Amino acid sequence: MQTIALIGNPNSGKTTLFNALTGTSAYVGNWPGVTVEKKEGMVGGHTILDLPGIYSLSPYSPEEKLSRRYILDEHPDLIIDVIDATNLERSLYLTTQLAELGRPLLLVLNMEDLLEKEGIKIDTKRLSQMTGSPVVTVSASKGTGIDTLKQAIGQSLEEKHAALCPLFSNVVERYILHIIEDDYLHAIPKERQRRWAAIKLIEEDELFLSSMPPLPEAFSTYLAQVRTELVAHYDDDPEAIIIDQRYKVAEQIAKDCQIRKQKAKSFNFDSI
Ligand code: GDP
Ligand code: K
Ligand code: MG
Repeated sequence: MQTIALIGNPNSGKTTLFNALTGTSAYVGNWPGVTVEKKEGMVGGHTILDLPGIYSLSPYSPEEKLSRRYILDEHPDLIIDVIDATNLERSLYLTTQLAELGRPLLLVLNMEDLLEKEGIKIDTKRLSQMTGSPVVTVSASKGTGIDTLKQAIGQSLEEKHAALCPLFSNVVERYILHIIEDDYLHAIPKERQRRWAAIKLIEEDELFLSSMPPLPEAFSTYLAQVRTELVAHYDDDPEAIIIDQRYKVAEQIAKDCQIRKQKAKSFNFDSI
């Protein structure tokens, strides 16, 4: 039996999809220490969890922190990213961060029923190529695509291949490589999680730092130097640089994969 985590932006349809996948096997408990509902159920003989909605892995609220901690510490065998397909670009901001974790990832484009009405077409093959993750289109509320999704879940759990990691600019990537080489990060066993950790160190992510042993002084000095050099290069603070580059990746993937039909508009002579 393996574990699957449903994650995604608030209102992307996670709970509706969870219900469609688990039927009567679902039960509701509580996460330890917080008053957040924990929904767990079964799909294809595996445990599946409905996590609180998040926009980013740099969380603010206790619910968001819970989702991040679960994804990072409990190592689910498969992460299912539930995407409101009518909001692709915004959703991909989280997707690219999930891809950084080096875990198997499956993208579910939900709200299929609304796409035609809104004049949106998504090239799922292209999206799958660009993210290195399987993509399944469903409507959780109408119940379409659920059987295909169940098959895709089974396949992902068998294949266990990691999502493609989006790359930052060459300048940022060079620092990431240097940071990964430090002994401090060798305490983290998995290579891809080291990469994620290096990015968190550049961002000076407090949640991450508080979960790690104290930084050795020389390493801490080196990180401060990296941050100073990044500020000098981009004229922006390191956290903002990372956020900006992530948004640009999300924007580019959405642009590449999404075709929006132009609404019919009468001709206006003055606009020539
Ligand atoms: P969550 O916050 O991610 O758990 O999202 P919910 O499952 O609570 O769904 C948010 C809203 O979207 C609810 O009103 C759902 O009925 C609606 N919804 C979920 N899936 C679909 C879908 O496939 N199509 C449409 N049109 N609405 C959906
Ligand atoms: K909701
Ligand atoms: Mg929900």
